[in-house]
Amino acid sequence: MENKNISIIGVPCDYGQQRRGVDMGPSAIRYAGLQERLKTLGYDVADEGNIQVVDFDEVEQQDHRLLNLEEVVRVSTTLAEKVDTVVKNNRTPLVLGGDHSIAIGTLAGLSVKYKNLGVIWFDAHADLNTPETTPSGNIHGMPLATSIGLGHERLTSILHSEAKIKAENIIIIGGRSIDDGERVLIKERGIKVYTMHEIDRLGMTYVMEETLQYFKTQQVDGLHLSLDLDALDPLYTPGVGTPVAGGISYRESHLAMEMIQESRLLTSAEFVEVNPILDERNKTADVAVALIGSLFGETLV
Ligand code: EXY
Ligand code: MN
Ligand code: MN
Ligand code: MN
Repeated sequence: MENKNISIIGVPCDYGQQRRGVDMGPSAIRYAGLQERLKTLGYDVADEGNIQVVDFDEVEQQDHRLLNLEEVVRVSTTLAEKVDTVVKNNRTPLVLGGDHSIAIGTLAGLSVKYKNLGVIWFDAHADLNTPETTPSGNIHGMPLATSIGLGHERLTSILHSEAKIKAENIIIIGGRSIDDGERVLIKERGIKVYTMHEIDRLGMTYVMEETLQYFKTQQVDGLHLSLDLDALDPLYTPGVGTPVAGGISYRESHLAMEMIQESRLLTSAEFVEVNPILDERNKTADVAVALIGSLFGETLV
């Protein structure tokens, strides 16, 4: 990592899905020793605290295809402004979720500076649903679609009305639970996906070599890693809201982090969906901090 200045931003948001507890993700990851780990690696680490997320009494939902829309808009807007400020201060944003709807805010904030941002979406899911295709109404299943400009206008126009990222600059790694509507979008927009099938057949080394080489060819002006802890097999990360069996192994995920670090392309990262209520002790947050260590240069020797 070129930029040795890291700013941690906590986003205790659970509005993008219905399982309570993921709003405690930032605390669980901090408790797992994040700041100490990064300082040991020689980084200047600033903990910017948490985005203010107003708890609200259960209100009558206006639209069952967009649950908690206004709350998600509020959190995403605040986060986008914070991420943009951190980037302007020449620091690396390290965002801690909270459910994956927060990526709407992270990517909006990054889009102020980065006009050709590469995105690695490390996830069991594609998160490419729109209000028209969603099977749940949960906005944590929509952040990638939203960020390429597809979805409710209140979400696609956070900070500005342009698309935040380009479909051709997305690579999804770990997919194994992809809805029909998402498959259509993947085909239509030519979005690159390495499902668990490709990872099994090609191996994580090949997948990451091809991924990082692609972004170099695309001449991206930055690389964002959006890591959903449910990308890993639930054996390693049980504390997530939407676990899917047959996931990425502990070592495969570390190898992916180590190869991203070696590429020197990374400019920001977020780690989401840690839900300590569903966890076995603090196992999933511990894995998140271990992966962050590998991502930021912790070597085995
Ligand atoms: N595709 C399903 C939906 O849209 O409801 C499940 C989404 C799970 C999203 C988690 C964050 O990755
Ligand atoms: Mn809450
Ligand atoms: Mn996700
Ligand atoms: Mn997921």
